[in-house]
Amino acid sequence: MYRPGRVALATRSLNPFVVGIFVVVGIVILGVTIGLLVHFLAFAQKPYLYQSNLRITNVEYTRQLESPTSSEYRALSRTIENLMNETFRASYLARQFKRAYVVRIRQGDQGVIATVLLKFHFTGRVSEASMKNRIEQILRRLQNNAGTMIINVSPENVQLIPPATAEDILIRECGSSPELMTLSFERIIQGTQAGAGDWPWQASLQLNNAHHCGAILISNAWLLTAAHCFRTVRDPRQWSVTFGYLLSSPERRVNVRRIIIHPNYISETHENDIALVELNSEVSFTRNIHRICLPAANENIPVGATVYVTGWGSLQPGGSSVNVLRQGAVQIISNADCNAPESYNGLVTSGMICAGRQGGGTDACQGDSGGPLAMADSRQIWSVWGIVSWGYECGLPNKPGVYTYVPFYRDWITQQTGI
Ligand code: 4AZ
Repeated sequence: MYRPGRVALATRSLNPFVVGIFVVVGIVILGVTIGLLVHFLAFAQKPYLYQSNLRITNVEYTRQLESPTSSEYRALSRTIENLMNETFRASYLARQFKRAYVVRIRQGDQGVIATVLLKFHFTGRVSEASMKNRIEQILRRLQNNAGTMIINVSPENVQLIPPATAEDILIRECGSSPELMTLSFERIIQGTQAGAGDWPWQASLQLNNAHHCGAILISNAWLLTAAHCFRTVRDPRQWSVTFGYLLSSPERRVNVRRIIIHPNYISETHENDIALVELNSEVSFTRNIHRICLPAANENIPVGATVYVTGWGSLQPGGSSVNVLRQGAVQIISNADCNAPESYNGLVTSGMICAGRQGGGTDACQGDSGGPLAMADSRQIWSVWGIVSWGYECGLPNKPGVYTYVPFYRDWITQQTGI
């Protein structure tokens, strides 16, 4: 039955309510829009990266400077970075300046040329031309306040570069970590599962397409691994190498051309447990696939240093490999402690190094063999100090992992590969 009175009443009583809702929604939308606009125009900080080449004419280029892990390279990089940090922090761009990072040192016509990345956070709209101008001005100031160094900055050398270009520059150098790619220096290694690109030098050495060992990328064509991985099969045609943190969907698979096992490898004592693998075709470096640095022959890792072991090995002796790459923090143990009667009782020789946790726990295990024991230096450049080799079971107290000590074999690596 039709009842007009009630409908009219309903319409009249609903109106203020609907209007109220519209007003409230309108105010909220307006507020959010204004808030977002203010945020993006005034407060959002966008990173800007500049590349600059500095000519330092009174520093002699030496052989030591060829290696980014040498103390000479580190010291010179630090001096340049500190100088640039001080200069920019004392300038009117102090608030916008984040950091200076030396990515490369090479030989110049006279002295050395350092390629430096400068990171700024600019708020709101900036004119690229005026920013470049201001940075050049400040760099000219650096020329006059360089202490004992004679620095030449060619203005045409200051260049705004996209983040992808900075990344390309960094992945060509050894040991660049994901935190370096953004010059953020912030990485929290937690849990035990790694993410994509966390350990870009980690490879899986596969026998007939099944994971068998870990391997460590040291150039576009060469990997380091353990000699004992080839105990049963030495024919390179049965081996391949995959890259990427998931075994189930690798980013690349490359066949093996050549396997070089250390001529003095002794399986009974695990001595000289080191091998080199040459790829059939070179891998191009990407954000997720690139090489780690090698320490020099005369370098030593301090006892107690925190190092990271990574691999797809099993979670207990006799278990199977895992699909997602895992990572663990362990500490360097002296060979004297590792050779104590309750530990390995003299089985650890000078070509080996031990790493583990007090009381056991985190450790390498079956299937991790041939993988890296890596450490970052104070500039966040990673080097490989050990190769997973042996141990009594996994994670037991007083039975740490034993690793092939890479500096001990540094000259052999150069002899075989030219690296
Ligand atoms: C293995 O069987 C193995 N806990 C590797 C490393 C360790 C133990 C066993 C160290 O390949």
